[in-house]
Amino acid sequence: MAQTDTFTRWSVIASGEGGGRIASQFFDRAENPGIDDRVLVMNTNRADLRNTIDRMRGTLQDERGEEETMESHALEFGSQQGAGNFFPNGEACAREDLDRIVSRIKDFGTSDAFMHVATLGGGTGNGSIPYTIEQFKTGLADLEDAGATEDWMDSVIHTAFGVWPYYYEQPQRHFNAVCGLSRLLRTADDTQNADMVLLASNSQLDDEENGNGRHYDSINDAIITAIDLMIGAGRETRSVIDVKDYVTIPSQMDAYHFTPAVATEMNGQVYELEYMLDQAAENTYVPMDVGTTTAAYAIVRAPESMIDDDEISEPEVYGAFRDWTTKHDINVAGQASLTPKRGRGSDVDVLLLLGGFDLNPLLDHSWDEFEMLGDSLAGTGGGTGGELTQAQLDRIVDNLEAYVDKNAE
Ligand SMILES: Nc1nc2c(ncn2[C@@H]2O[C@H](COP(=O)(O)OP(=O)(O)OP(=O)(O)O)[C@@H](O)[C@H]2O)c(=O)[nH]1
Ligand SMILES: [Mg+2]
Repeated sequence: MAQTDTFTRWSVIASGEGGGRIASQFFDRAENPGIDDRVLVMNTNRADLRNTIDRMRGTLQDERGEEETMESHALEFGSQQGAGNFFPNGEACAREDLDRIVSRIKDFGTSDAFMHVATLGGGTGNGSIPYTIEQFKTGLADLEDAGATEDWMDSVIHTAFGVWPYYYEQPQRHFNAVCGLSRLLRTADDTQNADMVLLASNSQLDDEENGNGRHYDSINDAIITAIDLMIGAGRETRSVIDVKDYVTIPSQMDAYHFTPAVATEMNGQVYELEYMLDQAAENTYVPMDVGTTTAAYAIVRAPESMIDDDEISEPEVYGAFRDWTTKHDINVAGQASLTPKRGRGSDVDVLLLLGGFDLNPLLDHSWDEFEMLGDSLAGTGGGTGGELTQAQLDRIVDNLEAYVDKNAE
């Protein structure tokens, strides 16, 4: 990654139905700098997986057969058809097939960073993704003994994107989401799991809150836009801001959860940069108080011609970011960067990655449902292989509460 002439190579690893739908939108795009076609969608359920693949093939206008696309971008894992919306089942399925998951990721070749994608309300993605991240980060010991790993895997940066259920959804979704957030953030023994956890909330991104397919499309599009801006910054900035920058200090501060805040297609000849940062900050992907942010990164993407003509410059972007943080009274760790996009015109896009904020405004939508269900689900088997003991559940809750409390101070 440090080499001068190589850009960060990302792979996208999605699990579960919603995660798969989000990842498949990468194929709606003409190109995905940084990702190319390193996208793997996994599911425990073959029918769901086929639907996702059909979507991809439709937009890919893929000349290859369905089987071939399945082989290069899809993986069915676990011996159960589905996880019954109970996350321990999703985890059990991933454990069963960890070797196949790793081997498929290995087929993409070397990666510097993974973007793991899952909805947190479900059982499959939410059960499996935190588990696979933990396995990668703890060295895949069993697989290593079997000679099934490669050296580059030790230094991969693991970012995760988790999607919060609509607030009106059934309690079990919220139970899964609270547990999923905890498990993305912390391992069972309370060490850091993912290097960076990005969050978006369906209700926050969908004003009409009806959760039909079309609304998912616009939510998923917002998520892809944020990921694209984040990855693009590591690719073409003049002063490179990259995934290492996003993860290092927040991890040291134990404040590595983020939400994107995005505003796109603003007229850069009309608006001041600070105004554009404010516009982005009004569009955070989860409910939050911007003033509680402790780490922030600003990525401003402008047409190449504007940069060449000096209509927008890096010092201006730095200055505006500094003024913006001062105005909001947030004394944050952070960085700003200016990224070119092809073409002319004056459309400017802004991504703020806001981290370390107080998570309570999000969790307040879910704690009651979580508590209503929690203890009744512990101690039960999932029926399809997964289990959750009371002790495991207690640890999951304690880990999350400790992390949240620290960041709410
Ligand atoms: N943003 C977004 N959310 C989705 C999408 N599909 C489902 N969801 C949300 O995800 C949750 C359900 O998770 P799924 O992704 O269907 O579950 P899964 O990972 O397949 O796990 P199972 O429960 O085993 O089916 C609900 O909270 C939905 O609102 C999607 O395409 N986009
Ligand atoms: Mg499913």
